[in-house]
Amino acid sequence: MKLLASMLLVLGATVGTVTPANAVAAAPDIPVANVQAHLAELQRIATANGGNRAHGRPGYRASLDFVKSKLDAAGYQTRIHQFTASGATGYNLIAEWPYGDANNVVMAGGHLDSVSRGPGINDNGSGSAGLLETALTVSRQNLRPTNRLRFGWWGAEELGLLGSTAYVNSLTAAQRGVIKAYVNFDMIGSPNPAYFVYSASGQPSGSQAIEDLLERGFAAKGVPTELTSVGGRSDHAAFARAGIPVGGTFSGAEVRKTAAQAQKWGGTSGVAFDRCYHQACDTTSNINATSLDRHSDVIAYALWSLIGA
Ligand code: DPN
Ligand code: CA
Ligand code: ZN
Repeated sequence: MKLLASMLLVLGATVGTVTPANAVAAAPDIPVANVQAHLAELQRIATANGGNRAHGRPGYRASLDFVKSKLDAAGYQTRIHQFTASGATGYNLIAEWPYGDANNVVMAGGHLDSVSRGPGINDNGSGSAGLLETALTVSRQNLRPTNRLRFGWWGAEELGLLGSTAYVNSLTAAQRGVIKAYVNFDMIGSPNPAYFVYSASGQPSGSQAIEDLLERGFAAKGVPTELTSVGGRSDHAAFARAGIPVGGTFSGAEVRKTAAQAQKWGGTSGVAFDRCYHQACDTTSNINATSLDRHSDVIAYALWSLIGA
């Protein structure tokens, strides 16, 4: 009750009027089988395009076209934001659910590009697929939220957060001003998974309200969490620099799981959360379905609350 009250206070000031108690009751269970089907499609795209989905390569554009066609069919207003990076054209996909207050926009996003060494199924097909299935669930439920929901699938993250940075730089001050929150999902299906929530104090513009909300999402599923300082390692950084409150979740990359973490979460201590991080073996075999499911459900939990579903 104290938590809910404090969240109302903070979010009430920043994200319009939200009613977390109702939203929590209504938060959907994202079907992990659908998220896995999206990952299978991203894997197929990589395999058909030289084994990757990297910036400037055909597998990237095919990935974007796949996600866009799903969103278009579901009633989203989609737009491709083009930029130039490393001598190649880059693309962000922006998708807005065209209901709710356009002056109170909640954004969720993750990068859609892979490194050139592999298909990037955990990094970051996983976040991309979890976001996609959450977006499709919004459409299936025909939500009419209080606030406006906008998704971003970013290009050229692996080259230095280039797509998300180009997007934020393309906005006017007024357009930046209506974005009240940005939540980021970069790697959510790690094979030896962690359940990390971005620490509000671990980066500029970190939001305590979003950190609390994401923690409650995991707690509602009985999953213990830890805070992690992601700093500027993913696409929330551009939003943070613009003063937009940010947060996110993360199932871990190259760092090894400790004994205490293995006790808490299962898995193998002394082994990286993702042994295939940035490698050719980051395929559909490199996904823990339980992690993918839990993090995807938490995406929905947080968004339903933030938009006042
Ligand atoms: N930014 C990620 C990558 O694409 O390599 C890794 C990462 C994600 C690191 C989230 C920290 C937090
Ligand atoms: Ca689920
Ligand atoms: Zn990544």
